[in-house]
Amino acid sequence: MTDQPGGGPPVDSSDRPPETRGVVLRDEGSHVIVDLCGEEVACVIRKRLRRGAGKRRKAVVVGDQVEVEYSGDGAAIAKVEPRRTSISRRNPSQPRREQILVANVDAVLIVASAARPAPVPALIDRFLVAIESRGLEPGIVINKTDLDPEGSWEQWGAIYRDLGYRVLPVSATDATGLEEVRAFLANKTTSLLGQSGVGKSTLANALDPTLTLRTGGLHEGTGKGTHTTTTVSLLRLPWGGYLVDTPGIREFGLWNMELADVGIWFREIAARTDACRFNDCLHAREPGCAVLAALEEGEIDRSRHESYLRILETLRESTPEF
Ligand SMILES: Nc1nc2c(ncn2[C@@H]2O[C@H](COP(=O)(O)OP(=O)(O)O)[C@@H](O)[C@H]2O)c(=O)[nH]1
Ligand SMILES: [Mg+2]
Ligand SMILES: [Zn+2]
Repeated sequence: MTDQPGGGPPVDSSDRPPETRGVVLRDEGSHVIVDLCGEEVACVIRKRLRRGAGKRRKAVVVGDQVEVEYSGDGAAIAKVEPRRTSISRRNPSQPRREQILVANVDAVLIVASAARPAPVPALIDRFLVAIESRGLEPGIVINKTDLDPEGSWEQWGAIYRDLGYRVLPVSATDATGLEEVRAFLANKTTSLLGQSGVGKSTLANALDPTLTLRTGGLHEGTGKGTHTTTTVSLLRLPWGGYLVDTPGIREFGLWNMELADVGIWFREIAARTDACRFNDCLHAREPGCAVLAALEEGEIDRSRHESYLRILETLRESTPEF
């Protein structure tokens, strides 16, 4: 919020007109909070925008680039720029519909932890497919390296590094490796994505100490994280760019992907499909498959191929959510 009562335009004694283009940081129900050049302004959404979007869709979502108009009763969103990208989930109250969680994300940083909870490569692989198939830039943070003094994360981290992914080992609590993460985040909008309890909120707080996101403990019994982040919000980073803290993992399923397209998003599979005997090879058990041959030679990691087969299976069962 601004320090203006009623969230009106900042009173400016100079001739400078108030800033009118901004980015939606949060949705607070009756209004949204817009970042206008570093100032947080509460804006209502004009009726004609709401009507234009229809009953079932939101006219304005977090991450939208908007134009703001000022009138006697405060600030209002007058226009929403077309969305470059969006991350959506199935609408929990209308499962056949898509619900956009956040717009205009450029990159997604997968957060895994070296331990507690143990990394789940199959989950990382599904995230990578979802990220790359949407044209977003992927990165992988390995957090809690302080809990893995033997450095066993290096083994599985190397699989991704060798495929050309940015792998960033950090400890959010010991504040190690953070500079590399800050460099990744600079001047773009990045969403954090990962299982509950891996340390996404702790990492965000460590990156920018002015943030005070709530973090959760681990359940004593299960060792799994507790859900403490429940809404999506955009956080303005002091060195340029925005960070999105997402509620959990379930919002990022694969929508409507064709079986034949899955291999495109596994870099080591895509690189070999031209050499397969059959054009429509799914690299499962087909004769003359170059991917299976590479697997036999140890050139492709087994766990990656298993992840690939599992995605095919899930798509066959046509449950688009993971
Ligand atoms: N040892 C260690 N614990 C961490 C680290 N980062 C986060 N944690 C702990 O992991 C738990 C879950 O963190 P949280 O940020 O809420 O995870 P989120 O669900 O991904 O947002 C908290 O108890 C954190 O203190 C780290 O780098 N090292
Ligand atoms: Mg969190
Ligand atoms: Zn093949």
